[in-house]
Amino acid sequence: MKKWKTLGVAAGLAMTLVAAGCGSESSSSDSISEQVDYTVTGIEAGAGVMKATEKAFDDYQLDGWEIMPSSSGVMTIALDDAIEDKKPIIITGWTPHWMFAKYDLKYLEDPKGSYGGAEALHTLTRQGFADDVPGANKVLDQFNWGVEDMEEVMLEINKGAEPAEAARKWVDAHADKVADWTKEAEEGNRQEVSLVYVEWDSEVASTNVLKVVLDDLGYKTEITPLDNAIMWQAVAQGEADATASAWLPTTHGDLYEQYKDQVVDLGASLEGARTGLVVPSYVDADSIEDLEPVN
Ligand code: PBE
Repeated sequence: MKKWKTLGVAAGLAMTLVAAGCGSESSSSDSISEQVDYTVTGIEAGAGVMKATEKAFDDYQLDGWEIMPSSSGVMTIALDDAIEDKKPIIITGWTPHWMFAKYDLKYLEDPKGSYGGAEALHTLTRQGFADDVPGANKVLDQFNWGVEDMEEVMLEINKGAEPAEAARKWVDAHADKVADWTKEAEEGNRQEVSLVYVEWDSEVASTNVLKVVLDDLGYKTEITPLDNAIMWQAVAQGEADATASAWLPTTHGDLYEQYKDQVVDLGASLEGARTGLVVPSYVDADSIEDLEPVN
């Protein structure tokens, strides 16, 4: 079976045909591990949660397991398909995310702590940014919101709104919060501010909201999606001004170690974030310890 595992929707069809042909289609008496073919459905290869999953395979001795890289978008399509057919699936998930509002899901417990504990989303700038554009720096420094705020923006986007539209709507509806972020911040005079991010649903939300707030204050904000490692490097090397996409202490801990002397950490913008393995609640497993190695 393994060799047939490829990426994409067509592969699902191919697998069904092959399975029918060789009579090895998984049955409900198989363990969850067998039913998902010892595979976690992942996201972008550069994401911290991918590395953490490999660590989990080691920590829990899940020999023979694989993580399938894809993209955040493809992962949620796979999740949607699985739920539609009530099939088991294990994904790399994180909070804040709209998927918890849309589907009935659960994190697999992680008693060995492969995914770390509570995470916070930090805002980082390049060195010198506070002197160069103090008003925008102040906004980035004061930027702070909750899981439910970010999820509100994410849900709008999931329902079909353009990210810029969803961000505008949230900003207009939460003027009090935005006023805290812009308090005593110098207005801009069309100075450019470059924000970099990764196209994870959570970071699409925060970055678009920051753009609206900074633009409203008179700055000219450019937002650029990059690969995770390149994003960190861009801020460290001063090619970009800032990012609100740093997940600490665990998820991006290695990147933080690498670049901490070259970036300015403005602290957390959101507390109570989390990453881990996520399954639909009908999946008969509660902990990563319930998974089995390939025998
Ligand atoms: N995430 C969302 C990222 C951080 C934000 C959990 C997919 C990651 O794993 O690197």
